[in-house]
Amino acid sequence: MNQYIASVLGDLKARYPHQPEFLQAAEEILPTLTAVFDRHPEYRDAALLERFVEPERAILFRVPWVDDEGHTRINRGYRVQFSSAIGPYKGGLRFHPSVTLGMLKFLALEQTLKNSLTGLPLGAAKGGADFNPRGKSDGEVMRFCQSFMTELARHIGPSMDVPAGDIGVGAREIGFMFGQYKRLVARHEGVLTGKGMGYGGSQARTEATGYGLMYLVKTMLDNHDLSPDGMRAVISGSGNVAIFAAEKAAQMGASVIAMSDSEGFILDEAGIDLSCVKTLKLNERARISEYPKRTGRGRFQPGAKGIWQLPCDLALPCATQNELDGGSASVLIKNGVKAVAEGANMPATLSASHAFQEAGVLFMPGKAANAGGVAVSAFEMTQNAGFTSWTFDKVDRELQAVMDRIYHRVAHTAARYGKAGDFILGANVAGFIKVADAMMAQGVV
Ligand code: NDP
Ligand code: 2IT
Repeated sequence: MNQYIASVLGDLKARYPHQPEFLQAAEEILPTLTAVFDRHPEYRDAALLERFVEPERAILFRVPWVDDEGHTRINRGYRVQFSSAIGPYKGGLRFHPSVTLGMLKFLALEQTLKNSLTGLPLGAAKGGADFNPRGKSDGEVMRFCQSFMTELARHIGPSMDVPAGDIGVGAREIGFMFGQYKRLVARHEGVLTGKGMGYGGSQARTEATGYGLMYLVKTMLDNHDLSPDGMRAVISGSGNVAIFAAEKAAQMGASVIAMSDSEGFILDEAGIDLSCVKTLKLNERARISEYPKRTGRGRFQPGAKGIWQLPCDLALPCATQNELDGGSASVLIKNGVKAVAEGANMPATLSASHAFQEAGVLFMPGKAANAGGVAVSAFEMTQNAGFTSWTFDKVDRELQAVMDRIYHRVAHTAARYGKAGDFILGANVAGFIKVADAMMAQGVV
């Protein structure tokens, strides 16, 4: 790490000691940019890195709503508009009790590089609230979403900032938020992505992140004389990303033997029955522990992290940040894992990702591996702006092309910087250079 990068990182640590996830993301990204700054002294002269690590804007607001018992509740809402260097702000909304400003800064920083890597004109943002949708009625979720959007609406717009879903925000929440936005501004416009098919959504947006993850994994495996066909796959989570990663992995011939939620995991050596998981998690909002009772197969074990003790060839963490630590990585390596790709954002800790790299396990970071979701969000924006809609096959083909390009861009950049196979460095550098050049061209803003 050169001195300039070390000093910017040191300043961040001193300034934001209460934002551990943001510091963790910065610590993963900044040291990998050393060769870039060595080659571009003009970046340093323009204080480019100091500007890059600060969000352009962060909005905090209260979200008051009334529960079914008539009690007034208050949550904290946020939108972190991190970078508009290469396009309008773009990124998801997360509703989860763990949401804080620091958490969203980490996600928005990752999103900045991810969106750049797609090759599409997308800036980056992230937002959400410390609201827990679990156990809330549809009416409570609707009132919360309406209150959240009443404030957020004044900060977003189709060519300014276009939110989407993330943890705890799916089709239901996007629908409620879109309805309230439309009521406030009296315009039917593409201000959110992940909308329902009947009112401006895109085919394949629901599947995009999980499918895209497997398209990239397949390309990565192909380039190393491996194939998903016949692999034993373990996929954490059972939400939007995990379910469609599992679906595509199975279509590619892998046997998905385990999935999880925050309470534990299911193991089914016959291959997970995905239609059951979809019914449980997407329709009924139930717990994954119900799976053995519903199918008469497999077993449930409490403790989400236990999933990494299972021997497998392919590990896809698709639940949440820091769910796969150094200890779990050692077990996976000992059990012979061949490839790990992050469907979630930063699910592997720094020590886990480095352990995989040192052991020669193919490791693809989330900002490359899970970029299919935001790429199809960009296609949804394109369709909305052109007042048209594409077929599922067209979106799926375009998604495959984007994921293929991302893999090659990441692998090529790593090799060009003398670190062939280091996809963390490849993704960070390739993503960063496009943003940095755009910032240089636009002056001190
Ligand atoms: P969902 O809300 O649909 O599903 C989240 C899943 O992760 C659930 O199974 C949930 O279990 C589990 N989970 C959530 N929080 C925790 C936790 N603290 N500990 C253990 N398990 C947890 O979210 P998504 O599938 O959309 O998102 C999953 C990940 O993928 C996130 O990191 C997100 O940022 C990332 N991502 C999402 C994209 C998208 O398009 N949706 C795009 C790119 C990345 P439970 O039901 O018990 O809470
Ligand atoms: O982390 C992510 O990339 C997302 N949650 C999707 C963002 C988007 O705008 O589709």
